[in-house]
Amino acid sequence: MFLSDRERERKAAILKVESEVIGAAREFLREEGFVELLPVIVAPLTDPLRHNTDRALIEAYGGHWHLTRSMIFHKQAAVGVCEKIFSFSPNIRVEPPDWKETGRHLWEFVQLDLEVRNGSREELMDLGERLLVYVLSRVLATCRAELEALGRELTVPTRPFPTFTYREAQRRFGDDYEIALSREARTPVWIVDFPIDVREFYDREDPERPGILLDMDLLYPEGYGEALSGGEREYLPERIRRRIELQGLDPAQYRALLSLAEEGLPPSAGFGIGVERLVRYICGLPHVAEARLFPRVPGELSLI
Ligand code: ASN
Repeated sequence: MFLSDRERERKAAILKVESEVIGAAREFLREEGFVELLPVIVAPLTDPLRHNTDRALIEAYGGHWHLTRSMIFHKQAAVGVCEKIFSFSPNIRVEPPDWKETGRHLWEFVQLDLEVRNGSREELMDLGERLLVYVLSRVLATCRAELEALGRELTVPTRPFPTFTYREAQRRFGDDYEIALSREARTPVWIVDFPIDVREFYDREDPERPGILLDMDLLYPEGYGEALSGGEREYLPERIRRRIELQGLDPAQYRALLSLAEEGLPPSAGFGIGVERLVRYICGLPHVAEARLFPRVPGELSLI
């Protein structure tokens, strides 16, 4: 940690903001009736994701365990016990080394991951907006000096945020719409209705519109890209099995999820919001690595 005085001051300001973000989000969710779960770090089953992320496995007790890529399946099971849950969940995703250039990727990061039994996408979008507005207002009130030192002018966006369907976003900005749309946006923007083939199998297909999912992403303005991702979930065993097969995955690998679903998974909806990306946006940082004291940047080695 060879930081100059200037670098140390900058890092301290960012970490103060991050601590405030974590505290405000926790306070907001507890006030909304959410129960905080301790995170799951190793599990026999984790999120398959849609992109090519190397698997991170450890061996213990004669079995293989994944390091968590997201707590999605644990969230679906957890809302069978508590109606509304959240966790500050560490995720390990061994991304390609050149992703270090995106400014948006760490291979170890924390997402604030939450889920609501019987929740709808619209309720979760409303919650996401209120959560973001609450956290930004709190940071503006308590971290004025830090934001000033970072040269960041931040305003609290007005709700409701504009919504685009995936098809509209794609038509206007092309397949790589995320950054182009985010650059043009002056407020956070929702993207909804992803087609079935571009998302994970656990996002629920709209029974009224086959091939369209009841899911959503939120993009930050100013080019900061994705803020959160989530949706309603598939919870019936035969539907989950069909979606697994549709993606060319092996249902045998998801035996645990399928037997949970056979026992009865409740309908639910939820989302995850990357903590470091939120801090990057709030502080106006060029790279998300600045939001960690010990960042894990794709392709880079670390001394500590
Ligand atoms: N947290 C996300 C969700 O709730 C899943 C993910 O991180 N891939 O949908």
